Amino acid sequence: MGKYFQEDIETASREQIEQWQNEGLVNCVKRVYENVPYYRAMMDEKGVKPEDIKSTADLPKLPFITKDDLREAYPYGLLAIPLKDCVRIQSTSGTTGKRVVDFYTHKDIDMWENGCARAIVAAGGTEDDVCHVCYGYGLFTGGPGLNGGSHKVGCLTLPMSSGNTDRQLQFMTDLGSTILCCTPSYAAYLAESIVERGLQDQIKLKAGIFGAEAWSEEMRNDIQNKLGIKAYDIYGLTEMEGPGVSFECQEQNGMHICEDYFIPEIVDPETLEPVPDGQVGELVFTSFAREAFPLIRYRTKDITYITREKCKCGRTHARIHRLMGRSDDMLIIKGVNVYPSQVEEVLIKKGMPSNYQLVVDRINNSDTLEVKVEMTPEMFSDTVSVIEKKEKEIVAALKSMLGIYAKVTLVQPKSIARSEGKAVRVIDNRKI
Ligand code: DLL
Repeated sequence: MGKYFQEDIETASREQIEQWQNEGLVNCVKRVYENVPYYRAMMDEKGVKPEDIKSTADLPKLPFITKDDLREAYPYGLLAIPLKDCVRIQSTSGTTGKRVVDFYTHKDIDMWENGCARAIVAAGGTEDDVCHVCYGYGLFTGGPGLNGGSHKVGCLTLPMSSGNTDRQLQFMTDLGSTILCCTPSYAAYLAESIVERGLQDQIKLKAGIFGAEAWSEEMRNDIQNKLGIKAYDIYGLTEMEGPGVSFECQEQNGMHICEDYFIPEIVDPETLEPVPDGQVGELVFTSFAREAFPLIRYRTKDITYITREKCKCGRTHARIHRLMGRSDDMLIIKGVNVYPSQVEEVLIKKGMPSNYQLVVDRINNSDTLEVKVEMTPEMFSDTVSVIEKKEKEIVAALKSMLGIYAKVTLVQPKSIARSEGKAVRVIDNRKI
């Protein structure tokens, strides 16, 4: 598999992996109990002491941590080391109120980039490749993560960032990009543009590493056929480091988790009890190896199942199945995390009533968001230009809150269907 394959780690025996995880967990729990008052309080409340944790079998004794905790402890409350030892932050695509900030030491960045390098190697990458990274750069983890991984593998790295399709295609053809890293929806869009412009013969792509949002097997086939490549799934989340927590290999049959850094669990999202391998539930991670921002039993809200069977590729690290949804109401639109409550906040600030609906679609492989809001009876008698002005105002406010464009349509009072139970806030027409 080439000189960058971390064979001793990625094909280690299950006993060896368990030993890393057991030792790592014991150290990590001790470390956070001593250094993070927030964790100590959580553990004290549950009546669990570091010495009660001897192996991963003791994980259920420990409390879960959630995004709400991260927000409460924002920004420094969960740091496990002095701030002077941190060298980087990254952040989620959310907004002020919803942002999650992750901290890294040099070693944390090294581990993160290892995960991304493993993903590139698993997709067939070597130092002969030209790795075209068009995930966003900046606070979002996609660009920096794959960029670092690509350097480790020794690929020629094109730090393209997102957008500007003309420029993407020019570099792709002129420099002969062989590996494409971006969201699956952008890959599908690029694929269409390539077909439309008849550039297929000038493209040298052989593989794509696509993640940050849900995609289907149909979408994979479509991208693979249009671009003549193999398309691999990659998963990760800012709270754990970013992309590279898990990734697909040549088998394209589940994503290997970097188990030398993360302990995965699958729990029932209602009872929070662990479920057996193969059973669908919520993915929970303990990032025991991280120095600056280790999290214990972090509830990702992502739904999937796990298998620990050895993969045909030779890797022994457990695999998660392609993600099947979320156990909360977070939507991922154009790779950006969007909560209906953020939209509501904007509408309320703009003096709109709280009858609204988000309609999400995927048109030509690109996500669209429309926000329908009921007018007040007073507004209903306003002129068209007044209504259009209001719509534009809300579009601008949503853009600044979410970072993406949402079409806003003011509709007649009482025209959004009422339901008896919870309001139907989201209509997601994407077939994922
Ligand atoms: O999306 C990190 C990333 C960047 C992953 C580039 C892969 C490639 P966040 O913005 O924090 O981080 O969003 C994390 O995105 O909890 C999932 O719900 C979703 N997600 C990430 N990868 C996948 C995937 C990055 N392959 C949230 N399939 C996660 C489905 C994914 N959903």
